[in-house]
Amino acid sequence: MKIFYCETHRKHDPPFEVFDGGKRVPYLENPDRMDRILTALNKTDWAEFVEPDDFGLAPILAVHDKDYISFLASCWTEWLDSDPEVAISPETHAFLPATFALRRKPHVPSTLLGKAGYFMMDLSACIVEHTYTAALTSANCALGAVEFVSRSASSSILPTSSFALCRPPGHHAGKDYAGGYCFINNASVAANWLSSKGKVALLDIDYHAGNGTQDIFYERKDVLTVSIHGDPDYEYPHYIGYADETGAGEGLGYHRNFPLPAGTDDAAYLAALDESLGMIRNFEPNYLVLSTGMDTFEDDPLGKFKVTRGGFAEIGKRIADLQLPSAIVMEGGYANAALGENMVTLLDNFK
Ligand code: SP5
Ligand code: ZN
Repeated sequence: MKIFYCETHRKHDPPFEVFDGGKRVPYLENPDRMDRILTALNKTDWAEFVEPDDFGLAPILAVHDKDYISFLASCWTEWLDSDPEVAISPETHAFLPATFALRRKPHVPSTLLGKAGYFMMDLSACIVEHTYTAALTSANCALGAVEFVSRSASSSILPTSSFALCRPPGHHAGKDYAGGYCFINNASVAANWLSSKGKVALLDIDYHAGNGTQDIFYERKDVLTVSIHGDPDYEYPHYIGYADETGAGEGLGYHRNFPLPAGTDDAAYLAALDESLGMIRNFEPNYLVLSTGMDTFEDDPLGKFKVTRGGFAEIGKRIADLQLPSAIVMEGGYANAALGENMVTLLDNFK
């Protein structure tokens, strides 16, 4: 299996994030996650690593707002210029606003911190010097994966799959906002690129609702989006991902959320998965993009589900049974000690 991966992510390594109660904790979305996955992949006989090409900004700007991407590109330098002491201090070496745009009012402030609160949705998408470069490269990994899958679909009889080992992840990033460790919505940029080649289903199995992806495709019917996740009533991102959100306009009926209770085990998870796979089959897509978070795992520090390693084997098997050319895009998963083996267990069905 081709694995699109680049070392650039390492320089995006924020020192902390802010939990509930203002508690500062080490940034959970860290480079060690990739090391665990790389180690496990290197033990297989099917992992073939590929550095992605640079697709340029066009496929990213086809999904994200131009002003938002400019903000990402320049905010670290502006932050350093405006408050060098704070930006350099080890205690505060991460760019984060402390105010947020309440319900998206129309005025985008011209100032750095004003813009930050407008373009960021929470305190867990910390920006450091190389965040923008890492986010661009991560999107290129996803683009490389869909380009490969679409190319091989036209030349091979068997469905081909590829894995975009993306970091930072993407599914919480919307058209014009960052959040939840995400800056550019890799899976959405890739799915949008792929939608010019055929019908795309995007299934999101990260533990958290894929709010960014939902927002991006909400009014489109050419890309079906389905997300299985912790009920936002108790879980991040809280304000989106409810069962009654099913698309709008032309896209009505082309989005589906499966909010599940805390404690969801393999059996309950697989029941929701079967329903979502039925919906995907009815849509008759040409391609699948799979936003893959492993934070549904029983030991994940951010999750409240009880999915086991055996569960991941079965989840992978049932998704692979769709027999679709599939681009698997890495999202979350923070139980680092088990992350590599969990990921390989899922991928093993697609090799
Ligand atoms: C890609 C992805 O998985 N992003 C997840 C971002 C979640 N941020 C959660 C912030 C809320 C922290 N609550 C912590 C409870 C720990 N017991
Ligand atoms: Zn997640």
